[in-house]
Amino acid sequence: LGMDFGQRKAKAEKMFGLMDVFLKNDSVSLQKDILDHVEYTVARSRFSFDDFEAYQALSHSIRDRLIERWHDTHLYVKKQDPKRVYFLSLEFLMGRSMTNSVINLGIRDQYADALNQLGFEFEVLAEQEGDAALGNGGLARLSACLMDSLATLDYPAWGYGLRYQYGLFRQIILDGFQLEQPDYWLNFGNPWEIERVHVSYSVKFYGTVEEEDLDGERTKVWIPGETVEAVAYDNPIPGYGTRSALNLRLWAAKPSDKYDMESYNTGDYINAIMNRQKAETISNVLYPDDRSYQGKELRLKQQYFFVSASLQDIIRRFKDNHQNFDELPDKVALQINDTHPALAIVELMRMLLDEEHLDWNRAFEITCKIFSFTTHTVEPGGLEKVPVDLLGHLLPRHLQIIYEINYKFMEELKKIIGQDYDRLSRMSIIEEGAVKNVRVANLSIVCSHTVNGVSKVHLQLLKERVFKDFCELWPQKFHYKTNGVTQRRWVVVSNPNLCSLISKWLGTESWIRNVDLLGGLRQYATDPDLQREWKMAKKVNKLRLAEYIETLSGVKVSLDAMFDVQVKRIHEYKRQLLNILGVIHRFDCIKNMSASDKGKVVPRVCIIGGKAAPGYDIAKKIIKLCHAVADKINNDADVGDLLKLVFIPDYNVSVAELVIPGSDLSQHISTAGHEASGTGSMKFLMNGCLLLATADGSTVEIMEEVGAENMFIFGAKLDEIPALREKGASLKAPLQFARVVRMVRDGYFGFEDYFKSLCDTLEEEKDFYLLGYDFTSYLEAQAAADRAFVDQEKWTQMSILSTAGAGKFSSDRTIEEYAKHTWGIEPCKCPF
Ligand code: GFP
Repeated sequence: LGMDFGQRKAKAEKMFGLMDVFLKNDSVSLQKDILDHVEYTVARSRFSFDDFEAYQALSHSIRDRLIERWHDTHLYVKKQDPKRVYFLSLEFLMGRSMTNSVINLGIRDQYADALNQLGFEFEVLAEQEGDAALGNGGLARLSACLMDSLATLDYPAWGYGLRYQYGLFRQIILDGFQLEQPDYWLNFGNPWEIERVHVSYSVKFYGTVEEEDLDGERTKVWIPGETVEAVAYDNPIPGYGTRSALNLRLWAAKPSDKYDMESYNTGDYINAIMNRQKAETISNVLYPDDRSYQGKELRLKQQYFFVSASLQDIIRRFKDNHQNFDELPDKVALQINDTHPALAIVELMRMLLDEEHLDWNRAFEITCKIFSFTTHTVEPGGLEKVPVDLLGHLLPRHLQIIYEINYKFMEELKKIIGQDYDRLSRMSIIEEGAVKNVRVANLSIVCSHTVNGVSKVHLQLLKERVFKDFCELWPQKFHYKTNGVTQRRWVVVSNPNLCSLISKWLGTESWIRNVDLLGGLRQYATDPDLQREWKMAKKVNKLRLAEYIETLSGVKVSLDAMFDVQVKRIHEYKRQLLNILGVIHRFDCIKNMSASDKGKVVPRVCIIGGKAAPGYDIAKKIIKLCHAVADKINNDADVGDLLKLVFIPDYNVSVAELVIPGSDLSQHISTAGHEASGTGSMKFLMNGCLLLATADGSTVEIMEEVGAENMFIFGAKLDEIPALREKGASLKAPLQFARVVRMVRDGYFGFEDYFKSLCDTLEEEKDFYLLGYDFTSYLEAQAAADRAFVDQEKWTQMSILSTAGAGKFSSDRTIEEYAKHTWGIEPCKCPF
């Protein structure tokens, strides 16, 4: 403050010279630290505190170490001033932080030791932490995995998002029905974040745009009608095996302290305050993904609030070191995660035009060099639209800019494609019709230098289906970066048994940073010693999962059974219903078997988990059906241990960490062409679970790495689907399918009225997701899995080969590709 550019630089140089590691990690220092936090942070006596208080003190002690690295990284990057990437996402599913932090910092054992001496157990305290569930599903967890890789690979990067007061709803199951409960995750404080009261920006809404004279030129001036403060909450993200710690900056809305004379002049002091408090609702709640939020004003407010604060922050940081905006694309890459943050494009244009007074062409050129956009959508109909009226009311200046961008784009396009008005109207950023809409994806494509899909097949779908017109116009703009997951969270943190086993057999822990080394396991896939240890590790994980299932549902499951798992958001295209119908078929077969045939059945524990969006009726019926079928099967004496069906409630990151390592088989069975990528499959693969899957999204690439012979692949192929859909009613579903659907329809599992509409979706002419068509090949794939499981040696070999083939699916590879091909950034590693 008050310093000029040169003074600030000199000060940074001086501070940098003082950098050192302050906090020590020996057992005595750690114990002292924890006890200090008990006494002074948690304010309990160091002679009397419980597990939760110990967790709080422990997390503050870890946080101190995170902060140290985070400061050092920031200072170093500031000094080096490389090009940085800013990852903008409205959702981050971080899960818990504690275990991940100590593992990435490399001080897990030291802490475990220190705690032992104080009479506590690290694992027990880790269980005290709740999940940070600021996202819905795959897109949000991908953001979290990418942050871990950015930190580990020392890239100069920050994440930006929203600090929702309420995370994704908690799923409660009552009589088999899903109920949603608020997730007030901040109730007991959040020791992993740092509130930055001094880092705040005003964000403006509503109002009017007027023209003013500025140095003889007419300039647009936005006179806003409402101002809200965005306050930063910083969440350090530690890399593994490096001192780098990045920042995830989440914004919370607070009432503005600027005087709003109009409301105070009316004399209604209390109401004026109440109105201000309403500002906080902007960051109150995460929208559940029911694809019906489009057009909601609050959602749009959230989007703009978050991008406006982030851009003010980013531009302020740029201006600390630079005066010329032509340098912006050399210093800043902005990544927009799906279309939700796309208003950032318009906001940057507004800042460059109205605040920095650049001319249009220069501002537009700079903007287009900075933004890259990743889409996660496969359906043209699923693309985000915002009614023009709503946008114009909330952000009048932005609507003008969008119109101007579109006008210029249309003029350019006409020069290329001529008077093809159908195509022009399809590609326009403005959708004409009874309700005029802004097509947010079109805006994002027009103003980004690169558009990425999330798997090889996804790019094909973008070309053929979702963005056909744009791909034909700008083929060089469209690429794909296959998604990935971080092996730190999904093996090292969640599966310590397997982690030590892998390190032992590879003779190194380097695979944790260089996951391609996992391929080295291939040579031992048939080694009896590795096989024995591998099976043992799986058994320990299955035991942990079995205990969890028993505590939750009272169902006892046999560890000798195959644990067959499908955990993900509940959606018709993901076809949990196909899974349940398959379970009914298996049940029906067992019921009708002779005693000797029963002896040959491979026992199964079928596990399903996932949330249905609150407004998604059919998905909720699928959850109820799962419970109704489970009730019948789990209490049938004829079936016994041969088949169990379990629904795991409130699926989230922590539950996934428990379930995935304990699975033998996992299902990824979306109708081909509907899953843009899928990342759950990658987590299971790394953990040595065999995949039963359709050739959809990332499983196509998994097949290339692992070999189809080590998976159970079934179902209609992508290129067959259109013809199958066309045939519609003439597709004859197999008799077995008709039989199991009839059992549900006729009330074999009760609730026949309730399940009627669900069964109706399976009628031949309505079976959009082709469950009937795929049923036979699904059952064959399941039978192949049974046969493979009987031969445990073969099964274990396939399991080892799955882990060995998982290297490509690390988010480290994804990030390297983005860094090189999309963002143009280099690592910036702090030398200490
Ligand atoms: C979406 C897509 C998935 C994809 C993820 C991450 O997931 O296929 O793997 O994004 O790219 F549908 P959801 O957010 O919809 O779960």
